[in-house]
Amino acid sequence: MKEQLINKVVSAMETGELQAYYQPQYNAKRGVIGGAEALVRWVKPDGEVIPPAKFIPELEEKGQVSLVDWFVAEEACKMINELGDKAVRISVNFGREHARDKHFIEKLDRLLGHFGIDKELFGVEITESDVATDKRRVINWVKELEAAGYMVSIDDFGSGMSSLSFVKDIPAQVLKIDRSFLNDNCQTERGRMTLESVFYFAHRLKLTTVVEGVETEEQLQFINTCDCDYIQGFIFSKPVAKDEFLKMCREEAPVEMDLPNPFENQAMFGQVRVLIESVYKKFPVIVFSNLSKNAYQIMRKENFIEMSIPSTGSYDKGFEHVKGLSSEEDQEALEEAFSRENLLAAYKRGDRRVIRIVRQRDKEGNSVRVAIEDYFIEHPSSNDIYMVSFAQPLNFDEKVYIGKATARSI
Ligand code: G
Ligand code: MN
Repeated sequence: MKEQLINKVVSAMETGELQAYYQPQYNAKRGVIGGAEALVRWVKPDGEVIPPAKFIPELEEKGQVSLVDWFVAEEACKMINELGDKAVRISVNFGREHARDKHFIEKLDRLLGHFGIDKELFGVEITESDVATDKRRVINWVKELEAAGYMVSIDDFGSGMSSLSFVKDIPAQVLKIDRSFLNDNCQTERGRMTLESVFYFAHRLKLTTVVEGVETEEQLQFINTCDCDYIQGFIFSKPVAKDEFLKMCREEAPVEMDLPNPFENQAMFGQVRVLIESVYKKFPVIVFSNLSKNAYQIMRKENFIEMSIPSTGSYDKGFEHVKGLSSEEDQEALEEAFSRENLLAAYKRGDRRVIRIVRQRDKEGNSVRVAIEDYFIEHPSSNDIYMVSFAQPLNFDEKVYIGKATARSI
């Protein structure tokens, strides 16, 4: 009778043929190793390395893969331990069958406890296809993991079916962007725009980004314009055996990384972002609104008067928030200038912008004068009226700021 695969795998664990390899993830800004993914490899006595694709699927089919996952997890813990103060976060892949294990977190806690490892150094990777098939259970599982102090990554993002909606629901902190986004070598406009939108999405949700499968200089160049956090791919390193990884971490040698020219190689989102960045240097708050659709979105608010306004919502409600922050004396002027109705009327009259200076309270309760400038744009095809608003605290004479004109719409 043919020996069961699982028995062969167990003896491979005992003989040391089954091993964890480590693929470094490079910090995209500094070119140093910032983390790694642990990956199982079966190294035969003659040196041949069997990739997991050759044996994992069969184990998966029989529901026997969790044994391998725990083996890799333990190896990762040993590695973190051995690296000591040179340790980086090592992530381990866990299949969805663990979501059904009521004692999963307890087991993981026990494993890390045994090696005395900080939870911050141990990452849990779950794949998108797993999440999609067993959504509710996996969402709860991830919630519990996060509550227990573990950092969860969503693996292979973009290769599955309903990516955006479940990333929205899952409280993971890291998004691993699938290598399929790179298969045009970042040479087509559509490919670049798609990748940029993925980063934009990740940034909006404040997720840490890791791009997988970066192999070429062209891909690296473009990814560097997308404000990616970590890069995992053959361009820097293949998965390496334990000793090699220990050496790499101990040496801490940075890889060469050209700082990108932000205007080269970029699709629209990126260029707009560069422009916005320069505007932000002057204005700490920029708001985009669609007046016709009663919607707004705050692009950034930083060290400013008040952080309590939701970053997106209906314009009318957002405006109520702004009024709530402003002094009693200014209420009437605010209403006259910035109610949606009056803004639309101003646009119809042919005004190009509306500027007001109002008094608001800062975090310490001091009264600050804040200039709000609104500019109108009509969408060429939908005819919706959009508006960009800039706000900044004023520390100079408001007459200088708004020029000779009165503080009415100009
Ligand atoms: O999806 P997951 O993160 O588990 O995939 C990891 C696998 O991807 C590993 O088996 C690794 O060998 C492989 N891999 C990592 N980087 C690259 C790369 O740059 N190119 C290709 N083709 N495969 C890669
Ligand atoms: Mn993975």
